[in-house]
Amino acid sequence: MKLLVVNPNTSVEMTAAIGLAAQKVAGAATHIKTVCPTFGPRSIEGHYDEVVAAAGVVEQVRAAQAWQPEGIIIACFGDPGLDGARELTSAPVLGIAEAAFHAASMLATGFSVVTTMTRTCIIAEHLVHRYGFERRCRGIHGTDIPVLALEHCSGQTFETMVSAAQDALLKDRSGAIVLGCAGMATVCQALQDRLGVPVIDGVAAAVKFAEALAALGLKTDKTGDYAQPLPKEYVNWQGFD
Ligand code: 5HY
Repeated sequence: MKLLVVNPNTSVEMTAAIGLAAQKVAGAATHIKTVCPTFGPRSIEGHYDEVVAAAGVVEQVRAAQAWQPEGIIIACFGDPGLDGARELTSAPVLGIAEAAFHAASMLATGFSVVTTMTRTCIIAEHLVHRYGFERRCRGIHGTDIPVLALEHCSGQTFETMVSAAQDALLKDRSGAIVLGCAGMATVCQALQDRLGVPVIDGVAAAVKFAEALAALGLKTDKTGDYAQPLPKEYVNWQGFD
């Protein structure tokens, strides 16, 4: 299958790391193309960044239409632009947060989220409610690690994540950790080795879920609110075509 992975931030290094993380778990028949927007924040750490990044996501989904991807992954934990992207294509579009929540819920009765800046916890909280995981997500914990610090994860940064995850598991009585940033994909296995519980990286989970949906021949519903956008005039904007 052809799988488009969109890193909604514009960090070249993080886009490459996300592509490697996706490639590492992809099946032999999966061809991955990893992209990021031509404009927008180098890291997404709040509501304003999310709004701009969402436009970048639909820019890249439009641009990839000719390639005809059979699956699309939005590789940012806020899942920015998810619904808009689903209107643009019948290919399944998966956000890494939604994918990670589903995976964690199959492995433990309760999971905790460990993310970057504390101010972004509310974004993860909104997604938990939006996707209906209130009874499975037992806590969302910020580390105040800046997203771009994950481009070159130091030992101290890693230990901060370990400590936050250990505290979360105890405080929440949860049995799994969901990583709250695509940039954490590179340390997922090391964290799992240290913590002794399942640690879910949404990038990897989304890749395998996308492959499963493609194998089942399942696509996005186009009869309702995910139908193609209505044609209309956009004033002072040439669009992304
Ligand atoms: C992400 N930001 O996965 C989110 C993480 C966050 O640039 N990539 C980003 O903290 O929201």
